[in-house]
Amino acid sequence: MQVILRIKGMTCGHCVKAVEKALSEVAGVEKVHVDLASGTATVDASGPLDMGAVRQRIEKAGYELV
Ligand SMILES: [Cu+2]
Repeated sequence: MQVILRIKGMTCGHCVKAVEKALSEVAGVEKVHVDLASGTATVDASGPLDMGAVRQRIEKAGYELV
């Protein structure tokens, strides 16, 4: 399944890499694409995403799940 997340606080390519890394560590996540311009992350996962875990990873990396 594919989920599109809105993420606040990303300002540069480093942020994109940090968010991609954070999201790729969530269980079941197979592919992550972060778009800086729109502030979104497209996540492909093998099953339903644990949104609590997603939020935790993003916040730990220093960003905010909108
Ligand atoms: Cu940055």
